[in-house]
Amino acid sequence: MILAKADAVVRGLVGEILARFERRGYTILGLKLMHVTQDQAKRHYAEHDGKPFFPGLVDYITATPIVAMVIEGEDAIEGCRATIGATNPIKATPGTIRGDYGQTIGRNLAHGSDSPESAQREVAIFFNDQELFPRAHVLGDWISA
Ligand code: DAT
Ligand code: MG
Repeated sequence: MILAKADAVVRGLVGEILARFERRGYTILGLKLMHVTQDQAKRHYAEHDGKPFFPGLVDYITATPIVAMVIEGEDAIEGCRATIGATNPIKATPGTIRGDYGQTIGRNLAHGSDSPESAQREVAIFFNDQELFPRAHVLGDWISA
């Protein structure tokens, strides 16, 4: 699961971010602009609870609506994290989302799940079954009819 976090939304970078995943050939199964509750934010970032940056992190993703997306593809976790870039934008390679658009770790634009287990856990925090469309992308039907 990918999040375009508050800074990405406010800075008008959602299209840029989304396009990078589309152009890599990933399939979008779910996509929405949403307000994240404190409870969702705390559950999403539970692994960081207790760290000094945790309150700021929760504030960051609850401050404005964010864009949440579920994308699928071959080795999508690894591929998406490579497209997002290193956690600290200063260390992120130019060409990645964070390397191209970010300056500091506290405003690093995007989230990407780090394992299939986290993806499953995170999707359940942000989406219900009616918001996921696993069979909406049968290309052949839209090339000829
Ligand atoms: P990632 O988002 O690359 O998976 P992470 O899971 O280690 O990184 O951390 C989650 C978020 O927490 C990260 O995107 C930005 C913030 N963060 C991590 N380490 C931090 C630090 N040392 N200072 C401030 N914010 C930090
Ligand atoms: Mg992480």
